[in-house]
Amino acid sequence: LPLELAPGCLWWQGYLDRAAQEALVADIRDVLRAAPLFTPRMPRTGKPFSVRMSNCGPLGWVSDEAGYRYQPLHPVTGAPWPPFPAALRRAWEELAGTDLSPEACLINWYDREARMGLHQDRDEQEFAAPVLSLSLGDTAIFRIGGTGRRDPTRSIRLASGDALLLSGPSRLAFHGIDRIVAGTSTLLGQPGRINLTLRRVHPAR
Ligand code: MD5
Ligand code: FE
Repeated sequence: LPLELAPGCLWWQGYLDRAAQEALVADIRDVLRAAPLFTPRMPRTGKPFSVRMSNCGPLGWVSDEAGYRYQPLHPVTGAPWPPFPAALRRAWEELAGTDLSPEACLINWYDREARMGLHQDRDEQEFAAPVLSLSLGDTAIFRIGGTGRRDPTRSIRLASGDALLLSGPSRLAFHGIDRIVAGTSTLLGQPGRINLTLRRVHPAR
């Protein structure tokens, strides 16, 4: 039974048990062998992100000097993104509460120094569908506010196995990762965190 942190923002602590987390990490390692982590860059300035990324599913989110966008090919290898692991489709079916299927899963890799500044997720053409996040590895200090950049924020600790659903009024909330708490999980065998966000990009066809 999830906690509702804000209207439409649902948090399942320990959604994935240890065995399910280990199986999902193995799936993601397979994905990353086919679609290696890349370093996204800020639009215009080209400043590198501290978070490294990859994707699976038909579309992937990328960022470089030309801007933020979804595309079907890896920006470095030019290969199509690997398919969704079955466990990701199952989590979406169980938690997302929509008939729309996911089109992209962004894989974020945080080393112990990595952060993600406060932002909104607005690169999708369909905001009616939720975003579903799964956390693996070290705990993250996650901050969420309202739909205005200056709205008050609160922070929670997202731990390995937690699921977070951003739907309805929370879908366009400002959010970010203040920092990772290294040494809080043994799942990955090294300090760091993986976050998976499943997304619908296009309206129903
Ligand atoms: C993460 N990822 O933990 C964070 C937060 C991203 C991103 O923000 O864009 O990849 S995952 C939780 C999340 C995802 C999308 C929207 C919202 C939260 N939200 O509107 O609060 O790597
Ligand atoms: Fe985001």
